[in-house]
Amino acid sequence: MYILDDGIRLNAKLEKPEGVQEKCPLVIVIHGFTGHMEEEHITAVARTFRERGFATLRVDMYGHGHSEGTFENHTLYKWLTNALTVIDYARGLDFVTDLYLCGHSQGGLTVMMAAAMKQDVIRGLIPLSPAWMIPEGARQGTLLGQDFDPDHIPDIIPAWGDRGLNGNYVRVAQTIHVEEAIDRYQGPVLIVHGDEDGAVPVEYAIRAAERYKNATLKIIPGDGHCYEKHLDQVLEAIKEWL
Ligand code: FER
Repeated sequence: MYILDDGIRLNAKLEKPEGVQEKCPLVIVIHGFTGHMEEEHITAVARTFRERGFATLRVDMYGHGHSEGTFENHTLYKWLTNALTVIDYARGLDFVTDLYLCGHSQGGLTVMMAAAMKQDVIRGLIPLSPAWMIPEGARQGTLLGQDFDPDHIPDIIPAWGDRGLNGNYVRVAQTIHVEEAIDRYQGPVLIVHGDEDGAVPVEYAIRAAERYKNATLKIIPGDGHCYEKHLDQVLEAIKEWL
């Protein structure tokens, strides 16, 4: 199905836990940069939530998966307004009790920001390998393995593969201050991160967990950015925390 965000169709999949007839909590699950809702780690995480009695709402964000918008023109503001729209959609579902947010990497950063903005309606927050370094890298002039002048941002930045990313992505990212978002969200948080993540250093998860008022940190030894080695341990950590 599609959720309409200001004229842009966002591809979404709403799934209820098996055997649940009445009301239940719901988790919104968001993928990362260049990702989509059918990636193995995203579907596995969503399945785990459903096994624990939570409905899941997976969404392809602007310019990703089967949603509208182009990759080149996506920004964190667009992903954030997508997230706010999806939260409002979920709140309007009559079977939903509590609402949770889960996101991987850039999706993890997005849910950290969205949880702060909607702190009064988000019951719990699960950032997976959250990409907190994007705003810092944008301000310092180092992103996607490249260096640039943060005061003279190129019109197009080569991204992974042969893709290009509009320089406005960097301009937007420079304005985002994650510390303020962390301080504003007081609910329970689970952060999961592999300590051999080559895309997002695990130190950011440690910093975030220390700063949140009520966080649990699960570091997965020997695992990478998308839990290529120990996805089972990620799922176990989520089950335990729930
Ligand atoms: C980067 C490293 C990682 C970056 C983005 C990511 C835009 C995001 C990763 C993900 O969402 O999986 O330098 O720059």
